[in-house]
Amino acid sequence: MANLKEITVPDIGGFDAVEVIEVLVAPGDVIQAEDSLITLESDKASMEIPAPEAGTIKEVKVKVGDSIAEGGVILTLETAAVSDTDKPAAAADNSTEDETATDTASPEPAAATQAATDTANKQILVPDIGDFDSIPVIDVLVSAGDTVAAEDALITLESDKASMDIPAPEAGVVKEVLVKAGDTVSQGVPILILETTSVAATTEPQSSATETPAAKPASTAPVSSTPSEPQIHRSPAPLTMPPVDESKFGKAHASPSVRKFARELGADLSQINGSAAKGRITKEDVQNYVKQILTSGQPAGTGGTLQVAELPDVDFSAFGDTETQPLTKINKLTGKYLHRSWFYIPHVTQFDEADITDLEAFRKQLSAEYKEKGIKITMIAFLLKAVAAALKEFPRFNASLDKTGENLILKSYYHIGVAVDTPDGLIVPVIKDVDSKNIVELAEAVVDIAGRARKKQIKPTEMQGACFTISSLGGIGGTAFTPIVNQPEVAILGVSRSSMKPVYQNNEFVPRLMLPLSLSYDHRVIDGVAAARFTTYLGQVLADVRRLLL
Ligand code: CAO
Repeated sequence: MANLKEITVPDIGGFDAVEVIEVLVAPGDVIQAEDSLITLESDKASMEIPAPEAGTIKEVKVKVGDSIAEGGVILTLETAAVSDTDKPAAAADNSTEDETATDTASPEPAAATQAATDTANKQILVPDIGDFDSIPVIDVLVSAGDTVAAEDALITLESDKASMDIPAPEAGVVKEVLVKAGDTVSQGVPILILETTSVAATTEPQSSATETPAAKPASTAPVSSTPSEPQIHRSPAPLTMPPVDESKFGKAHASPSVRKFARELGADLSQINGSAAKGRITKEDVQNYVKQILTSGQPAGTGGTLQVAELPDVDFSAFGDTETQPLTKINKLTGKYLHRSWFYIPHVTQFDEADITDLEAFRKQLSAEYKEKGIKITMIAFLLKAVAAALKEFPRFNASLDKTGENLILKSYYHIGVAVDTPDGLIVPVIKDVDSKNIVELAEAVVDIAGRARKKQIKPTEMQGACFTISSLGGIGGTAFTPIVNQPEVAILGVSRSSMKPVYQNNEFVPRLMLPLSLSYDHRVIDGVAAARFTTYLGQVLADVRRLLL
């Protein structure tokens, strides 16, 4: 007899809902253990979920676009039974068919009953709310018995970054509210039970069960429904509006509908004086504020307002043949984060060169020794070690600004991100506790993370917690570049390709192997002198790695 097993999402590292971007198998497929089943993509990484064992796919329970968390069922797999080896194959097959027949036959009567019903109780869940988790409910805007229209706000959530109303995905009558103010919720948490009315029942006379066989949800058994996109208000304000201070917006005294209105207009509630009792901001206050901004006629470049001309929409096909290629999700996310860092951080890049002539000789010797063990030792292992030493020497580089921008958080751990080029775009897995790993361990760690990153096997938790990033283009080429600081870090080291150069030493030019270093830093935290000292120190360590022992 065969076994039917539910295959669930394994530990994906602290993320409670991740989007399915690819389904790699279909019912009937025969798979081996470790074959990839689906691809998940969070805001930080994509990863493939492998089959825990071999078997035949019976049913796939997820589709592209679904969100799924650890423990969520991906599919049912028919695996060979342990105790069945001496039964004839046909008998085993028959028994499977019987089981399947029973399984698939049972829902039919229920569907018929459902078809006769013109209302359905739907469980309304918290939809995809971006990279937020466990957000407090600050307002419950409906109660049992209320009639709501599609898009009516149901509850208001407020994180430290934004407030958002969760709208009804469709019209109906609230049967039961499942959350209260003060609860914390994440994507997928049930908010309430909504009794909805089917379209057929509202637009046509009542049909008989046989005329409307489409399975409507049973009125008693709630089915899950995800509301339409929440009004999460992180879209940039219109170009003519000053940027919204998210940390203060949430604290402004205003009702959810006024917040929503302000968000739609890109108005920063924290800049508006409320005219109602206790300084509460009204819709009119928001309108007046927006009017004032729009009519102030502030000329470009005089401060405050971002007066930037809109980007032109160019029809490139007017100049020749073109092809439109969508960006990958990683491209889009990386672009968003890089743009944000580039926008908020005043960047300066310090260029330097390290004499790695001796180090390269040592690396080659070490590489040859470890080749048999299959370990490839490249320059980046030494760079990681040298950077960890430099971070210890210059603790300001191993720090982040807090949210207020007024305090520096100094870290006593040395986790370093390594930018990895993958077919889907740039991702930055993190090597933890670099200071306590030796060169061989670091070389292995780089090969491991780069390999897994390219196979989409990096867990989201492996992308978190970096203090500093190294971006090495040394394997490719170039003499220098200006990497963008990976916020909330305060500096990033770009490394280009080493080359032989004539260096003037003891009254003569000698050929030395020079490694170009490009250190970009956040000028709010690090000044130019500190940056020059940092790269000088790195250069000294790389020129003579015995210094790492000091
Ligand atoms: N100078 C000269 N040669 C170098 C070098 C340097 N600075 N760094 C590496 N090399 C050599 C290596 O020794 C290796 O030589 P062999 O093929 O002869 O063994 C070759 O270049 C290829 O190295 P590699 O890139 O495979 O390995 P690595 O350990 O140096 O780098 C990793 C690993 C993951 C950093 C790299 O593969 C990568 O993905 N780099 C891209 C980073 C990136 O995209 N940055 C983005 C910049 S901002 O958008």
